[in-house]
Amino acid sequence: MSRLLIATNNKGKVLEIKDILADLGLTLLTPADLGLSLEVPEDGHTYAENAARKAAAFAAASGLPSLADDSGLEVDALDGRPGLHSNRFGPQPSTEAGRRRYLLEQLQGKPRPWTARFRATIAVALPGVEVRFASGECEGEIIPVERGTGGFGYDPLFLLPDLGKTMAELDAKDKNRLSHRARALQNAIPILKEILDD
Ligand code: ITT
Repeated sequence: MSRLLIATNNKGKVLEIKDILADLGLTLLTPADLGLSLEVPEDGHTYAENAARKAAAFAAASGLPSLADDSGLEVDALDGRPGLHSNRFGPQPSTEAGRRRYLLEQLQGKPRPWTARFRATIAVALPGVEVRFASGECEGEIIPVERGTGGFGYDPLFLLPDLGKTMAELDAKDKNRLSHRARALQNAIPILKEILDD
């Protein structure tokens, strides 16, 4: 069975990626499974650049096909911030809860609705082979009071208006069908099948 390394240090992403790719018949490994600890600098100018750096660094370190996700939240009233800097938004060092608080502080006084979207780019790298990409997005709205306990990161503040629920109020099954990451990974499945069957 083909092995694929999930090249992330984010436990929330690991759970989601494992669930979404569960039916592909791959052996999905994490850096922890390999005793691999890598912090890849995320100083690219696009999600794709950062995802490619992470996937390529983990592929080089492990010798395994590696899949990385670079993602972020873009809020229109903040001109697209935090965007690429979603995991280090506001004063550092920060926690997920601290970044959510900081986001709400930045939005104080701005007229609602606070429209926003999550974006994810997936990069798939094999040692010595050109990196391949797939992307997905999910439209929604930031709300002023947190709701729900599922997911991770900004999920308790991100409302899906059609469902009337935040990402953190969705079952994992539903988040993993509707999210930016779910959509990007669905788009990555043909790439994985092509690369891993060779
Ligand atoms: P890796 O680089 O190790 O994968 P990371 O958390 O640093 O982990 P990113 O650089 O891609 O990952 O940062 C993405 C940030 O965007 C993440 O830390 C969250 O703050 C936010 N984010 C991305 N996807 C999200 C989701 O599904 N729900 C809530 N917040 C999300």
